[in-house]
Amino acid sequence: MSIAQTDRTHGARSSAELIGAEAPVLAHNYHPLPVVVARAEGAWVEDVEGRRYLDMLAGYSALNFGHRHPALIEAAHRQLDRLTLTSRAFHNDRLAGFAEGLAALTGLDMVLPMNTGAEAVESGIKVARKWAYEVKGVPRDRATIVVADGNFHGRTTTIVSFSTDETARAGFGPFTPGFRVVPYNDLAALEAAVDETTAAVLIEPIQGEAGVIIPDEGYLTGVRELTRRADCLFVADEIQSGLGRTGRTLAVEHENVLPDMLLLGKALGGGIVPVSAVVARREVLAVLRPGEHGSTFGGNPLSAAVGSAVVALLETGEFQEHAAALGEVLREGLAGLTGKGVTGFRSRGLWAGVDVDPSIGTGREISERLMREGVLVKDTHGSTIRLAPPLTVTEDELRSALDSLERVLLG
Ligand code: IF1
Repeated sequence: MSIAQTDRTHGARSSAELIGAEAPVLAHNYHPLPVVVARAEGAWVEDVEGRRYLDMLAGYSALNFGHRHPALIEAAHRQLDRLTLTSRAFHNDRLAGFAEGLAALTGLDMVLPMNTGAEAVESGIKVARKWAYEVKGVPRDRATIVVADGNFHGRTTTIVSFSTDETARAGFGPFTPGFRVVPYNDLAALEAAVDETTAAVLIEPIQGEAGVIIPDEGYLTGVRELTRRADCLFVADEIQSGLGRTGRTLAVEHENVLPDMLLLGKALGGGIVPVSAVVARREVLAVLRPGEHGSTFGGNPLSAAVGSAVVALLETGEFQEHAAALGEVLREGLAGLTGKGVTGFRSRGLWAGVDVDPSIGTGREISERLMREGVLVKDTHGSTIRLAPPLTVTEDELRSALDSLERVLLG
């Protein structure tokens, strides 16, 4: 796509002027790279001045299908011209198809449509607790949920209540009780934390924000077996790891494990609208009755139409296969850089956490140097950067990004 014909009619202000204009009026809860994106298509974004960048962050995996995938934009346009919102006070003609398609795609029975990932996580926590009281028989208000050290599940007060990242939780108390934290990838610690009050074990199959931490082979299988034995729910947060990112529809498929409840978001909205969902066994979501949970926008026809188009893209398996194949190119490329500035990496499919020698720079400094090379990434912690391009990225684009990383590392 030629995005050279930058359309400046959207406002004459330069990138620098736009960045300056944000300062006094926009909450400073981010420290963005100094790039102002104005247009995008596929794996490429273009800033206000017309400079092009390869997007190796993809909205933290919300842009798995690239910027403005034609099928998704078409679905959105079509729905915008018909109906956008009804509330759930009435039915709409898109929701059944979305729920049927998503249930079939994941292999579970029922869908609770929400909007953001954090809303799906919060909803999953509420449903797991209600299931514990009504089905498992845990005494009211005594339910516990076991989570992992290094978790990232969103930014709401309850979710940061069980965060182990002081930056994410300091100053936001008092916190919600009922959570136990155990080391990730440690089945013995998990076994010790689960008891008759446990409603669920809530984990990311691969920890994203922690730096793409991949558990040992057998961990997810162990969690599945342990939660079944203990009569508590295995809740997998696939908001970042799911929907093709790791080379499978779901990251749990790498161990052929099916949780009791899946939390989905990000790419489920195609990079167009916020769409998230709790997908679970019937016995679990059946605990919700009218009036007990809800959302103004959850399951709206525009979201359902885009969500159905996303499900249709994933049903072919092509994005998963592409991510798996190019994931090997990514892995080989990073292995080739190991010892040349890369001190370690973890990758699965088109998702990698790359540890850079701190003497070369912090993650932020590496990100800024890559930006000047025309590649956009985001650091996680310290000197670790995350690579997560759109699953539509071509091999040439991926190799070009790896070449840029090599140049930055070699200084
Ligand atoms: C930010 C990263 C952070 C998630 C998992 C739930 C949510 C997320 C596994 C909540 C969201 C986003 C949030 C965004 C940056 C990004 C992120 F992990 F992806 F890198 F922050 F840690 N479960 N992750 O990854 O979904 O409510 O945001 O839709 O907060 O800056 P959300």
